Amino acid sequence: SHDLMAIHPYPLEDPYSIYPHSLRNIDELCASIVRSHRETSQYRVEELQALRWKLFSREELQAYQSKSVDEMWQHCAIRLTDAVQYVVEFAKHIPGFRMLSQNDQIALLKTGSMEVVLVRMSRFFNTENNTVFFDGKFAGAEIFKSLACGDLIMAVFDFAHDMCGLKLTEQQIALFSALVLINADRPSLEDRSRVQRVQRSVELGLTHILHRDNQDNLMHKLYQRMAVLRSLCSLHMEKLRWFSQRYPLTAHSLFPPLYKELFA
Ligand code: CLR
Repeated sequence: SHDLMAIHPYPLEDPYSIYPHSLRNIDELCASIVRSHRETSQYRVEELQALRWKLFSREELQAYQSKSVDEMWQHCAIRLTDAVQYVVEFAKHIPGFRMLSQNDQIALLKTGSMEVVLVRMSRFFNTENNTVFFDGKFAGAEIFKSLACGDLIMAVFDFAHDMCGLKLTEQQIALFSALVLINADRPSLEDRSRVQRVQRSVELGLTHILHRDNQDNLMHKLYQRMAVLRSLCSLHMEKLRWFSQRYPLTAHSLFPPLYKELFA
């Protein structure tokens, strides 16, 4: 950290100042990522806490389970796209993201937005009964039965349960989400070195807050979760290809445009 202090910071309006050269800049970077997370997280932790025992009734559960495969897929695609839209808003306010070319912003969102939705899912998860907040109430994995992709649902629920076990603070979730998104290893990036600079600054931010929280050991665990996220998202893409082959009309004309743009 002494080395970081030695380099004098660039003026703030300089687009290259996205790389934090002082501890004060790291604090500012963390603060704006946390603010962006808070403003785009849909529900505050306390609100979700208050709702955590609001469950679907037998009848409601059966209504979901008796939907047809394409009906339920369309329904979930709409819910997911809604969540992705908030992640796009979050991304736009990560310092440095907007400095990237449009191509690179889209490339990062294509691979990262679903991963961030899954990170965010842990905030909406009740580990005491393994339910997730979906359509206004808490639902177990069985509600997704008619999607006919039980393996994906199981893996996603396991991941959420596992993430909850880390007991991350809102600030840690914010920085981790930003790091999941800003990844210079993603395919089809034009200016990899620029993405790398932003990635390093976010990495520094996360390291900084984990150190401040006396939880340096979490970094290693978070990198492991990033590998799990990648496999979950390729499973999601696989299921989407399977679905589009069976129900081309629904996938083509009834899925939200953003869902198609990012994942198809
Ligand atoms: C994630 C955090 C968001 C709010 C939110 C909205 C929709 C939820 C999502 C969360 C978690 C994952 C979710 C999704 C709707 C459907 C999807 C429960 C809580 C499940 C895993 C089904 C995926 C089906 C695809 C294969 C179409 O801020």
